[in-house]
Amino acid sequence: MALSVDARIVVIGCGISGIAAAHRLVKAGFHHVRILEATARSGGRIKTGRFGDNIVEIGANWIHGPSEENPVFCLARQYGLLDPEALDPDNQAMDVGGHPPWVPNIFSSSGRKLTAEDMDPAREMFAELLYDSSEVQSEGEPFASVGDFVRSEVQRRAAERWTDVDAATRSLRLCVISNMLKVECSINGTHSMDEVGLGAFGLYKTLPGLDCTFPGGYEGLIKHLMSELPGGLVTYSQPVSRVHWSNTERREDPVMIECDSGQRIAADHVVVTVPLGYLKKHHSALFCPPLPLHKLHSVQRLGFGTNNKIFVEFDAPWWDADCEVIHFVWEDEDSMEDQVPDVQRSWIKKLFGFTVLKPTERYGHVLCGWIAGHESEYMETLSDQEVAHSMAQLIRRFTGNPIITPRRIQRSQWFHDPWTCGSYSYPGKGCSAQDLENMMEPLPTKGSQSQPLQVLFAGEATHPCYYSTVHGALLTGWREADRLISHYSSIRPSASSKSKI
Ligand code: 6YU
Repeated sequence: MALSVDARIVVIGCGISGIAAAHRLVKAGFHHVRILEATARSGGRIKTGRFGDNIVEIGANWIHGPSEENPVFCLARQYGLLDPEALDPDNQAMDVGGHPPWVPNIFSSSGRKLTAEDMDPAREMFAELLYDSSEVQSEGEPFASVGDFVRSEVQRRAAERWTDVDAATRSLRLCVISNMLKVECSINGTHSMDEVGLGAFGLYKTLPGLDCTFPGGYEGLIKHLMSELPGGLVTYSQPVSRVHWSNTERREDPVMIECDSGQRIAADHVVVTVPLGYLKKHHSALFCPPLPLHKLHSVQRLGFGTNNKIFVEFDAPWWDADCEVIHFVWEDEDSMEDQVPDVQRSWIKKLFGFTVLKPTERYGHVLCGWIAGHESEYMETLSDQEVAHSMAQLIRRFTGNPIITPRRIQRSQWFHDPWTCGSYSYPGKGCSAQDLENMMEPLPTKGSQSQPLQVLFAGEATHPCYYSTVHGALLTGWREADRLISHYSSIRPSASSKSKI
């Protein structure tokens, strides 16, 4: 049903959530929708870059859980953006619980290649503990964080089960657990698993389907969606500095949006999709009046950390032909720490390893290194040469091959991106489902006498169970568009407001 409504709607941010909101509103018949985007491009954290002759994903990499319930998968299929393998029903039916069963190569800091037998007892125990972490329902008791829980339970279960192994084997298994914790830091986008709330860890839900990529780049999805929007709908390089709304009175122009450029834009509704990292840093400048306290506390309790990629190209592979992921296990880390004591000197120890870019015929010999946390934020401050040097030293040490030299490197720098301030959200200590409810709650809150739905909130950090993902972000854009559509559907036929933007 087309509504043909004159309400003035401004969307702040042209990432997938902002695009999805605008797309749905325009399709529903809203004539006066516009997007204000701080940068010169669409896509936000979906960003495809070039690396030599190849494309690489600087931001989002995979469709997590590519199956019928995943709207990103459905759109990508509709636009013809996927390889046949991803479309295979068997692929969609695989349920991997967020951890694809990749073929690993594992190296240790003394230059040894470890075997599956070295790794499996620790890996199996870790998988069991992650499952148990997601089953814990109540917050805070007896452990506040996933890190605390895992460390304590490994000690307890190891004492029970690993009775027949010598001290060296036991120590190596604990070092493997440290590596697994670093992997989780990257997956969760956090500095340490000690910062991820235990009670809320299970809020995240996975979808069936073996994670797949976009052979032509994730930005293909953005291009297709953008091509279906009216030209001129987005104003680029237009950062918003302040949103004036009212908690108390009805006004001719319910919302006034102030831009860095000095431009002021009156609107009936604004959909805010700025990343949580940006919101944490700038909420007090961004909202006038300020966010209500319960909402602000949720902004503060939810976590937003850094996960970066370092792409490295080699002349020849030093990993097996079937290898999909490489782990680097430090043999001095049996304390199960997932953070390094001296960031400047040993930041590289936080890099858990690499994923292998496949297929080789397309990419050549390219690896993607993963590094999370403050170590990752420090890495962003170094030069390409310094990062390449550290990578070469690291790889030479773990492979025992002193002449391996990266041909070139490229990395992401999400923490220092002023419009993102990190990578993605996670539930911090003390978080609950209520925090995500608070995140998505529009302003003014219920009971106010002023115009309803002045400020709406979308973006990955506002999804109750798919936060941190592209599909989560997309669904929140649709959710907020639907909120406005049903608002205007319920007050028709006098649904239009006065002026145009
Ligand atoms: C996914 C994946 N993926 C890797 C890396 C990153 C992310 N994600 P946007 O930021 O896009 O848009 C906001 C816009 O607002 C932006 O354009 C700004 O410029 C603009 N803006 C800001 N301030 C403004 C202002 N003042 N005025 C105007 N404009 C302003 N997701 O599905 N698959 O493989 C990865 C990955 C390195 C950085 C990812 C992945 C996350 C997504 O990229 C992200 O959620 C969405 O793109 C966000 O869209 P948006 O519209 O909300 O914001 C088991 C378990 C544990 C639980 N965790 C599971 C982890 C799963 C996540 N995995 C991620 C992994 C990778 C590798």
